[in-house]
Amino acid sequence: LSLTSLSAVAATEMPPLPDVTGDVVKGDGNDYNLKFNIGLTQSSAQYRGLEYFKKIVEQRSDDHIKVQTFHSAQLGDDLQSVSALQAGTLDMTAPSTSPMVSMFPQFAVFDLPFLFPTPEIADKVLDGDIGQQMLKDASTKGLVAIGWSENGYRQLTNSEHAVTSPADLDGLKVRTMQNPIHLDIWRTLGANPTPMSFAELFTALEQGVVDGQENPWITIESSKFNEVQPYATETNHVYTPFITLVSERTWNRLPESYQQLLRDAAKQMGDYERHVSRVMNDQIKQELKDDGMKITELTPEQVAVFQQDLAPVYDDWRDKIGGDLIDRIRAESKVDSK
Ligand code: KDG
Repeated sequence: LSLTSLSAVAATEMPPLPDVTGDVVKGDGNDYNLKFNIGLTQSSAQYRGLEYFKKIVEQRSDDHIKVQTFHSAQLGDDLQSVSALQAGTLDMTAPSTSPMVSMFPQFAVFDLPFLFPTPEIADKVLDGDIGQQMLKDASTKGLVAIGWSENGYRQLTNSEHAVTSPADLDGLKVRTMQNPIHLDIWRTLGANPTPMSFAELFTALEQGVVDGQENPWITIESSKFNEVQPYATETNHVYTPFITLVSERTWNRLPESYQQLLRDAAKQMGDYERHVSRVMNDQIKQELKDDGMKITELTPEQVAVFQQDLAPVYDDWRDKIGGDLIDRIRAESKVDSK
């Protein structure tokens, strides 16, 4: 996969999709149509990943599988999409793991603050035994989990003032994902968090129902949050994965060769999307700055204040999530820093 051309990525101009490698896969002679819906917009790295998935699957099935892509929650937000997969009315989606912890409690590990010091460590965890076992464990309840891509590191934005320390968060109304650890994080820091579906977020920010939100730079720009949020702080407080899901009903209709094709394509989408996400994040942060967003970059000492304040979140959640899982992820980080 040649990705060098990605250095030219900008929010408005995307490089051509990589070529598809691999032979044509023989199916069972039937044609299939897969509807794949996500919550982010057409200019997100995630949607770019979907376009690559479509290209791989269509080309390698010799057009016997058609992939119809939908963005901006056109067919529902994350939780609605997952229900639609279970009902068999939608074929594929790729939610953040965070709103899914009510179905799969172990996903909560990804919501722990500052757990992944680098994206490479996140890759090791997701692509290694831990992540692969999680895909197996999440292949139940009418769903088949076939891959990981990334939403990425989350940054705080708000309409009120620059935030350099938890003290600046006092009483600030921050929208969070529908996830108990995120609520705990912002409450612990002194903010006033409100959980809400992503699909409702822009309007809530615009109308001042909430003062702030947190998402990766790409989402801040591609969802135009910067138009209503003049301040941002590069907190990198949580790394959020996206999980690629297929409806079990759809899955069971496909011949095994096509099931394997979807798995392979999900893996390639994940690798490509993570790369696009990382390149775009850096460029978009710069673009937002150039456009006048007031971005606070924290010093290591300032980050440490947030980390110290958030230590109790680990105490609250360690037993519920499983201390062993947390320790295994931490061990991956240690191996890497040697
Ligand atoms: O549907 C959009 C999402 O996948 C969502 O999870 C994005 O990070 C997100 C958020 O803040 O809701």
